[in-house]
Amino acid sequence: MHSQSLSYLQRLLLACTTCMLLVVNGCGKPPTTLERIQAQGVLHVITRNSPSTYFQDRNGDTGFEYELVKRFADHLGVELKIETADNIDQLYDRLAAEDGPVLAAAGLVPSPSRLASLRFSDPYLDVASQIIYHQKDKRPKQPQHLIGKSLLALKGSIHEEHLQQIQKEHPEFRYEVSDQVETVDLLRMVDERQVDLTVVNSNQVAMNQVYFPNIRVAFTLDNSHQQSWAIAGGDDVSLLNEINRFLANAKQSGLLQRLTERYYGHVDTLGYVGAYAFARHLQERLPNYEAAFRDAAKIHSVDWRLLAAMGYQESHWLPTATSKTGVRGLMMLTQRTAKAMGVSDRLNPKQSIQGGARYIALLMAQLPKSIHEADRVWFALASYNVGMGHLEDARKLTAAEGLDPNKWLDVKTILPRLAQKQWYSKTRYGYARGGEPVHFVNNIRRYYDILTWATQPQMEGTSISGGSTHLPGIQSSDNTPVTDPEH
Ligand code: BLG
Repeated sequence: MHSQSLSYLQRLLLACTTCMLLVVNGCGKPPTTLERIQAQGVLHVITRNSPSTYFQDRNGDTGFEYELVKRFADHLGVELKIETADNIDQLYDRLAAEDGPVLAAAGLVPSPSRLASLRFSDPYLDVASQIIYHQKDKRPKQPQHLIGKSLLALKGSIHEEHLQQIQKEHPEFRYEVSDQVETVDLLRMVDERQVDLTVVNSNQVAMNQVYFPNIRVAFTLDNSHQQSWAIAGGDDVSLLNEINRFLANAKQSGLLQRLTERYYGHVDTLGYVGAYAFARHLQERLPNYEAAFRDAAKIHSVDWRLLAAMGYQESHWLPTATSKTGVRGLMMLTQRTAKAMGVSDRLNPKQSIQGGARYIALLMAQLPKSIHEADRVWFALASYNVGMGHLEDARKLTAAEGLDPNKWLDVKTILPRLAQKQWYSKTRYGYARGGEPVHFVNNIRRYYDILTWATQPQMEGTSISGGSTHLPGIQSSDNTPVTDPEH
């Protein structure tokens, strides 16, 4: 009896313990944020629509933040749901909402004022605040040179906190902030002289220098900050830990460097002079040929921005361009190719563009089927420049090296060998300046990326320039309501 009751007690204890364990492990305890995301199969992220965060390009959704966050969703094995905020305050409000997004990825910098209510991930990008001025003005070199000028910054940004600091040290300094503009608008306003100065992140300058010919960096504020993702505050660190694991991995695998190069490497590739020139030509020359590019693109089913990028690489959109070798016109057709494409006057820009479009479409169709879909355009461009015969030679050399002849990343490392006797002597078509198509494709990729942002649907008609300088929502640093940033 005694032993029986003991065993009864033991059974009871066991049952209770099991029950408690179940409660703790599963049924009773609320799931962590990470478990909830995984159970729902959705990662809900808030960001902003801008060239450095999220926008639509030729392949759909893109942008530095988008690409990074999409890979994080893939890493979790869930769908990505993107929401955009109109301004920074709204973004943080949504993050705090019950049914809101679980993560904000929008080039955010953990500012002291936000740290109380939010958690930030480990950093993924170092940036600094840079004061931007118009190239025709005298370059301000230090904070006291900003006194007496108009300066407009993004409301709620980390820059606003820096400006407050400058004002403490130089009480005569004035600035204004607005939540009705994006960084790209601020840069445009300086470019078009609607405002003397602005302050933005260094990565945004690097990205936008190719769109605004007149913007220049005055000086970098004595600070650097690190961009991170933000999640709502609280004790649950499950999501934060997973994010930090993912970011550490992205650093190690080279993913972060690749994204940084693709989005912020324009100036590194083109050089400052090249970037200023591109920005000028985008405004002054492209409008003369845009319709011709669009027409030809439609007829031959290619992206007009790809044709425009080719035209820029070939001639900087100059219809009378002539190379040392007698190749001529906006799309630089050889005499032979021009004839084959039905072009009678290579210097006629419309004809040149039509001929170039017909030729690239033909090359794309002629490429071997084995070439990976995403890479076909790069192979077609390479053969536009060096000819299909030489490209075939390079693909054979690539295969002989044990690399993949259907992958552009592999073939481009081998192409320059066509200029070295030890290699070209073994090929069918012999010597070629194999480095030229590699450079050619790299540049066109870069121009194509730049044009894609400049011509994306959200950008068309969003210019706040032209006539009125009235911008609602501008607040002055001395708290007087301001509607015109010039006054
Ligand atoms: C290309 C032709 C290809 C031709 C290759 O040369 O011209 N492309 C066009 O005409 C559009 O058709 O291939 S082939 O027909 O199979 O032989 C090879 O001959 C032009 C290239 C040459 C290059 N630009 C378009 O990219 C050029 O002008 N290079 C010399 C520059 S310079 O003289 O050093 O300034």
